[in-house]
Amino acid sequence: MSDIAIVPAPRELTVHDGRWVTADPLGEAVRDVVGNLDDAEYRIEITTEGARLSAGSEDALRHAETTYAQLVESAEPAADGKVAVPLAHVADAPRFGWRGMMLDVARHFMPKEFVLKVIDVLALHRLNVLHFHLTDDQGWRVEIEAYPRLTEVGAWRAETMVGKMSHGQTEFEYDGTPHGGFYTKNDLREIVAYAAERGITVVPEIDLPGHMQAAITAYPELGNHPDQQLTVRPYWGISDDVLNVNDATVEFVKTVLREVLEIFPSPYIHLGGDECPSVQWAESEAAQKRQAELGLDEPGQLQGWFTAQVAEVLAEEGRRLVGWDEMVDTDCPRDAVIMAWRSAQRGEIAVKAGHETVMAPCESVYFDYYQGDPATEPLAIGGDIPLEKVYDFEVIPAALSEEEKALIVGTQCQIWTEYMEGPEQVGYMLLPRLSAFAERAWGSPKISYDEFLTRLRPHLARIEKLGVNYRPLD
Ligand code: TNX
Repeated sequence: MSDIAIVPAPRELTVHDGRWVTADPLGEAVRDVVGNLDDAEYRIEITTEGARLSAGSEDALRHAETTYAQLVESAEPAADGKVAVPLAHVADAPRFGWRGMMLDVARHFMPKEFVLKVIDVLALHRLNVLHFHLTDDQGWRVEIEAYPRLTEVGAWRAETMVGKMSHGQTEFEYDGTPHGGFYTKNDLREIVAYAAERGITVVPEIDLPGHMQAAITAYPELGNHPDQQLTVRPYWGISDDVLNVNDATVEFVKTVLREVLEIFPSPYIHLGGDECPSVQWAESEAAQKRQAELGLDEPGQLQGWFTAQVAEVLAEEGRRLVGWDEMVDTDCPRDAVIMAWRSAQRGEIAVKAGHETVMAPCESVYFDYYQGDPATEPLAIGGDIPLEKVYDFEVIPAALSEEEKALIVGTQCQIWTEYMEGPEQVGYMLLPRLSAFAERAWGSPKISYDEFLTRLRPHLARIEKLGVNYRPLD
């Protein structure tokens, strides 16, 4: 028998002596949703009589199926074309409710077919959130009927930066080729439905009030210099061109959000909030007037005000606001879920401020960072996050009290695509780091890294079968 290789490993797995001999292990297993297990919990019992999968909900039953299918791969051939499945007991439930991956389709557009494959990859790893970063300075990727120029203009850029951007320098190289693309509402509904069938929630992100250059290019009246025609930003970094804080812009964004909510049934909606410079608000007369009206000390505080205004649309529909950790600094609603990205410490600050928090720290789970020696790896944004470091990631900072720890609702890995042009590069950066991440998100028992690698090797064949690229093990 080949060894049992379930990734992420179940919380509890016991293998007994003996075999269940059957012609059809998948077809003959009994499946049940039962009342005596928690929603997220499932069990698998394989005896000489047969296999039984039981779970507290349909979602948990799906997880049972995924685990069971991986377990059955270790069956040995038996007489008469039958197979002999090892006897086993699995008792399992995830440690966290939010087990996510963020995919940035703004810096580089990814075809719908690939997004569906990413969802297959998430399902294989019993992850349950696809955070879909749909808008940024470099492209707007979601069709909005009320404002067609968002995609007619905002989804296309004339050229893209190639090579490395070094901070403070303006000498970029461009590839001269246009880039773009967007998802129609039907595409997005298909993605949402495909994910839902696999127990995965698609959380859309409309990043605001910064990272909005593509939208301002399409509708210059959204910006602080409406007389200037911008271009969809062809290079990376942080743009000073942010939304203005006029009433008309608040209404514009609310209309956009109403359409977004209509496409995405997710209880959580991400409104970004990261990296929003306030230099243009400091210079703008209209923004200064607004700041004075609101009695705010600094222009930067306008960000909190703006977000609260547009987030009314979420409250009307009973959705929860999610934001990057900068939101904690801008007086955001207490019930906002915070995604800690700048560091694990930002997560500590968020929970101490009373926020439910998703740990997504760049030092551990940014998969746009290098995973090997930059001299031999494809060009990446920087950083150093080899597979082993992901495997060793501690989701919950040790310094927190029990009460604070309970506010950490999950964890998420990030694929920012500045340096990834398409599916092949995304697969290479994502896998197998996502497999190691899934162990931490699920709460699999910690074993040595070498033992993990032994379990990971046969798992790579499953990824290959899905037709997704990955980085071979060293
Ligand atoms: C910071 S993470 C950003 C992104 C970049 C990323 C690159 C975050 C909320 N903002 O806009 O793509 O760094 O690693």
